[in-house]
Amino acid sequence: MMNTDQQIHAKIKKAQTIAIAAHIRPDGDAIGSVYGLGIALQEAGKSVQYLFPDGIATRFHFISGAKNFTKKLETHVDLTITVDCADLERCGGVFGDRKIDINLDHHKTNTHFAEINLVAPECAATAELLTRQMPAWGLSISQQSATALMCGILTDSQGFATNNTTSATLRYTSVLMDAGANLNDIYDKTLTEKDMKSVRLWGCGLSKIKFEGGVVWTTITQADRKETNYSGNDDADLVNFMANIADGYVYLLFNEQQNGETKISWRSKPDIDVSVLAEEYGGGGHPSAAGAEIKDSINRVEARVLERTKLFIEEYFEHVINPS
Ligand SMILES: [Mn+2]
Repeated sequence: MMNTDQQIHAKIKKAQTIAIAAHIRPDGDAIGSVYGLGIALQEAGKSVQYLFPDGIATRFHFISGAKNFTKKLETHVDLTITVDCADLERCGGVFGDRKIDINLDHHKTNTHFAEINLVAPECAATAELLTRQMPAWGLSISQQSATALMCGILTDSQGFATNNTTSATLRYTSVLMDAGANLNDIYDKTLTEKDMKSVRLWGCGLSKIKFEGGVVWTTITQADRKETNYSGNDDADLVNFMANIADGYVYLLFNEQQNGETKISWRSKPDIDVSVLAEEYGGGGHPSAAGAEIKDSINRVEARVLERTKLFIEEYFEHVINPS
């Protein structure tokens, strides 16, 4: 009986063509993990297809090959891999009917949808999991692969600031530094620098911010995107900035999508597990950072989810005062 690492190693060894995808509206960990793994596979002689249905924001173009992707699977491949993807729906249908062979992730809500599933909630980023495991799969980490992986660790840990950052996160980051990744440069590019369009989108969101019942929340609408010329479907990381606000316990961002659906992002103070809330709405994520998507207008979703979140905070504090 082979263990998971041996199974993954065998699958990779046998495959010549491999497709890798992450989740829709890809963040730095999704993109960094796809390319960190994909570059190492290419360097091992494999042919790799990179799948991004929503494209890749320009701030990630410093990653080698980040302009080289397709929106869905275009040809037959021997092996399919998802990274940083908690459930199959989050892949955005890039694989069509093709089954998923390997699922590599760190979300505790992962639904184990593939033939081989390696889910490590103890990792601050999927890129941390990859840095830890890739040697066991016969893959070495070059400077270009390390640069992509460091992007994943830095963005998901918000610069080693999230409460799931561990000493192991720092150890694997030092492995990436030793492989040639430039910590300072990647930190600047992914966490510090903001382009004007992103800052203007933040301005729209921040001008509407509200605080009530322990919740800090705001909205980003299609009109905001149009006004600021912001092209992504994401929130330009605004919700992560909101999580720095000292007032409040839970932070909520409602993001109106082009298809009329509403994407919800939760952030929370440590010990308040908002992934439970996200799951109620068919989403998932981490205890302090979770999301869901609802097929309804932003105004209705805002009213409904806000009420539920306030109640959730009330229940949380009742439980803290009167543990049953
Ligand atoms: Mn992640």
